[in-house]
Amino acid sequence: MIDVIGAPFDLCGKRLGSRLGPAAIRLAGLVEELESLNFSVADKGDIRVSTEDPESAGLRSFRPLLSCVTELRLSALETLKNGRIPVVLGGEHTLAVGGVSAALECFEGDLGLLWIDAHADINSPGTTSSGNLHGMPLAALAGMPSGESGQVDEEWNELLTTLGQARPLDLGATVWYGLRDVDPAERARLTGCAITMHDIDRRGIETTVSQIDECLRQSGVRQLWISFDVDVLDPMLAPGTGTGVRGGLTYREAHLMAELIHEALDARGCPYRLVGVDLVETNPLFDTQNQTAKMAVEWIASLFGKTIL
Ligand SMILES: [Mn+2]
Repeated sequence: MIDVIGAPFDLCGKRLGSRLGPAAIRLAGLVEELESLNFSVADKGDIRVSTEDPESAGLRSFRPLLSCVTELRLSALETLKNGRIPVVLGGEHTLAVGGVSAALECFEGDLGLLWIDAHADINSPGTTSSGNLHGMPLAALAGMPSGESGQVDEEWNELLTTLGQARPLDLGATVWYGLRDVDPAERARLTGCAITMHDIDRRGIETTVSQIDECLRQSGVRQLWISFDVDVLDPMLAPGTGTGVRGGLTYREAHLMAELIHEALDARGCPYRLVGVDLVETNPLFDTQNQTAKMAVEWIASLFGKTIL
C-alpha cells in the first residue's frame, strides 16, 4: 500500500523549477505504473507550500522551508502510522528531512537510509560554500550543530527541533550511492558507507549493491528509507534537474541497481524492509519531453518489482 505525497518546493537551491517535479512525475504515469504492479496507491495530492519568503539575514528561504517540512512530516507520519509506504515527490532534496524524520519518529530511530545522489548533501551552515539548504539535509537529520552563530544558528536549531532531535539519523546506518561531487568539508563526515562513481566503475553495480546490503545488515536496522535524487543519473539521460553533474549512472546501471535492491529486499531473511521513498530534484524546466520524470517513474517501478519477463 503506497501513498503518493507531492512536495512542490524549490526555494532553497539556486535554480527554480523543481516545484513542477511532482506534476511531471504524475504525468509520466507514476500511479498507473505502481497500480500495474498490484499496489494499492492513494495520491494524497500536494502539501501546501508557502512561497512567501521574507528577506532575512538568516538561512536562505528558511521560513517557507520550515512550513513545508512541517506539513510534509505530518503527512508522511500519518501514512507511516497507517502502515503504508510514503512515496514523496519533490521538489528539492532538502525536503527529504520531512519524510525521513517522520520515519525516525515512527520507528524510534530504527532506520537505515540509502542516499542515491551525485552529492553527499551533508554540509552544515558553517561548511557550505553556497548557503543553499538543499546541500544540508543529512547534517540536519543527523542533528549536527550549525557551526555558525546568531540568527543562522537559531534557525538551524529551530529546524532540528522541528525534526525531533530525540531521534537523530544514525550516519553509521546511512549509505551514499553514486557520489561524484563532494565538498572537502563533507568528506570527513562520510562516516557511513559511501559508494562513489569510481567504486561503481571499478566493481560494477552487482558488487556495489551487495555492499549496500552488507552495510545495512551490519548496522542492524530493520527499516529502510530510500532517497533518490535524479541527478545520480547521467545528465545525458536525465537532463531535467537543476544540479546535474556529468559522469552519472547509465540507464541500464540505474535499472540493474533498482532490480537488485528489490531482490535484496525480497530475499528470505532480509532483516530490513522498505518503509519510504523520496523521488526528488526533477526539474521540467531543464528537461526534454519529460524524459527525466519518465526515467524516474521507470526506476521506481523497477525498485517496486517490475521485471522484463
Ligand atoms: Mn541531493
